Amino acid sequence: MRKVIGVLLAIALVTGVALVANRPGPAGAQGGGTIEATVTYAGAPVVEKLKVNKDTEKCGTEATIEKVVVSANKGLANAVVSVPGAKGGAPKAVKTTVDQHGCKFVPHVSAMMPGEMDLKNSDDILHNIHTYSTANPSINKAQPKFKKVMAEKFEKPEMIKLTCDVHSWMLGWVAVMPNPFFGVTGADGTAKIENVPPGKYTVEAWHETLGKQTKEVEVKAGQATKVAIEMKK
Ligand SMILES: [Cu+2]
Repeated sequence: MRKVIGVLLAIALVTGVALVANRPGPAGAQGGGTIEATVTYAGAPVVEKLKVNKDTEKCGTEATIEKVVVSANKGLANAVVSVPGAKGGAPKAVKTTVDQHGCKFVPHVSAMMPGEMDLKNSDDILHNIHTYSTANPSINKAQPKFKKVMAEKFEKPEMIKLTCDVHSWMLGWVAVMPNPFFGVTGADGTAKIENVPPGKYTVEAWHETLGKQTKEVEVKAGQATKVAIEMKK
């Protein structure tokens, strides 16, 4: 009996050690590197304006649809930068949230790993989320003003287009990514991806109207690697 217990204890110990060893470590603990991406576009910004005659107290009288947002230094906002070939890493701790605010999707582009996200309605009016996708089922759901948050699930990696059937100009994107190594460029066109395991990768930048560009990069342990990606028309 004592022998059996001894064997069981040994198994438990080995299993325990294996579990701990397989768990992703805290930031930098396993010698990951950082990718500092700058996405640029040499072309002009594209902004569409539309007269609004519905829910104007919340939506205003003119809708601004920012198709291509470019800074003075040619930095391209709202581009999703990712490392499709990277393995491992822990899912992001913060749940992705998209708010419907001022009859706009805020942020215009967001990114998440497969799972659940929150769709907020802070407008106090009726919105109707309508998504366009191929790998994930389409969502077409009213969100009355009293329904402040709706949780929605996207299980498969792909770029999902968000629209609203009440306000035709509302447009947004949710990028569902296969791993946690992604970022969305800010107003200056930069995005930082941390804790990438060392190795050679193809970094991808995606933009809703400018498409996709890639760049080869080598990530080294404990170092920041800069990558510049230029989007073309
Ligand atoms: Cu709406």
